[in-house]
Amino acid sequence: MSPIKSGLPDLAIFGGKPAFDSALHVGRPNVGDRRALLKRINDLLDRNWLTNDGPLLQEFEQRICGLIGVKHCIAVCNATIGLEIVIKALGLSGEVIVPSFTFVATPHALRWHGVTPVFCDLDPDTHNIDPLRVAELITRRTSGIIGVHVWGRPCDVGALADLARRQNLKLVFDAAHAFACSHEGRMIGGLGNAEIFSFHATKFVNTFEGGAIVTNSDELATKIRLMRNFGFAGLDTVMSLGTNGKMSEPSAAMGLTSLESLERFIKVNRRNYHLYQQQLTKVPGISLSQYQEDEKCNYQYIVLEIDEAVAGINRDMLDDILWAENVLTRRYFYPGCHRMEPYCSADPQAHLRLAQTERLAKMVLCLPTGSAISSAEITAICALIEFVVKHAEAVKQRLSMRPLFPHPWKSGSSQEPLI
Ligand code: T4K
Repeated sequence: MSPIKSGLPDLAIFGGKPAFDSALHVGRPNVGDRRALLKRINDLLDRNWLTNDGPLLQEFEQRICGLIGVKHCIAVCNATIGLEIVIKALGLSGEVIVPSFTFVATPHALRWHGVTPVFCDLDPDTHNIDPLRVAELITRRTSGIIGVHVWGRPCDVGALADLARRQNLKLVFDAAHAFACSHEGRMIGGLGNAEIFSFHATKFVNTFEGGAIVTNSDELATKIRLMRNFGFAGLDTVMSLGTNGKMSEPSAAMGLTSLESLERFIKVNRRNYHLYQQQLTKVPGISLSQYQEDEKCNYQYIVLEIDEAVAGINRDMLDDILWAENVLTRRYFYPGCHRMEPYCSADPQAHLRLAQTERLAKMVLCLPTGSAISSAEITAICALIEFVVKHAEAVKQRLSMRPLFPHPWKSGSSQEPLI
């Protein structure tokens, strides 16, 4: 690591040596106690039971129910399939209102099942769907609302639940980011008709690939369990349409091992967040999205908003500069799902009613956190950002005289280099 920059030529984007020798990723997986994981994997191999409602899967589901205080947990092979199963099980049809500022899995799960996602604008303070805007989008074709707890910060659950009740709509929460977070003292997981967590490798608790559907409804849970396993209710009896959404035993082994380190992962994320907070408050035009610390938070995303008018440079410039230094920042959720296919072709005017989404998608940059990054590396990243903002005028001028940063992996012209 050689983070100190004394002049513009030291910046890697202008030919200097990158601050970091190897890449710092957003979403580097947390791995718990490797020995405990390998023991579980050895045991499952000895048992010769690899998937299909195995003992590790059952233990994982029970652990989640206990942790969240929810009646039913149905673990699945990923959160996208989890969303799809809930969409089918609740019979969502016609139109469903969703944020555009989310990972594309949220609208894709609907569209995959022939339901039209209707994109709703967000509240700029929380980055979550704005209930006032949701109300304006309800039509006779609307069958439900899917709120997303973006960055693990809860939606305005009360207002959405109220709206759903009054309009007789189903309410689902995509809680992919919100495992182990709370809302008004209650753990996320028991809200709405159902909530879906992601345990993808990049989430702070992971099962390699995986997710879980949680609900307090007995009836819905029974339906979902059937649908997860092709609709089978016995060896030869199929009760409903279904898919293969099962989580395998190695994934459950990773999940149980991750849960054993849950508190440690949160502690590390919290420490990282406070370190970024302390060091970035002094940088004008760069604001770190805040977590509500009187609630339970998992702190798994470090989210900056870059205000060009104050910082002197914009988000994309900072993104390019940091990538050149080997800090692989992410522009989640640029450009907004409404600007992605098939949605932009289906509704090319959607941006006109999504002013806050459009604005935010151009300002947000996510930074690396988790157990794979050290305090020294965080301090070095903050020093880099401070340096760039301090010299914003000159940096901007020099950037305008050179071609765009041609990072092969970023432009999609090459696969990620194996590290
Ligand atoms: N709803 C919401 C709101 C979501 O955010 C997501 C997923 C879903 C639903 C669907 O959940 P799943 O079906 O995935 O369970 C990543 C994740 O793949 C995705 O799970 C996540 N959200 C999204 C926010 O981030 P990408 O396309 O950015 O992934 P990728 O491959 O570029 O990886 C991100 C970074 O992590 C890279 O810098 C590389 C690093 N990485 C990745 C993997 C897989 C590693 O260092 N090691 C690894 O093993 O989507």
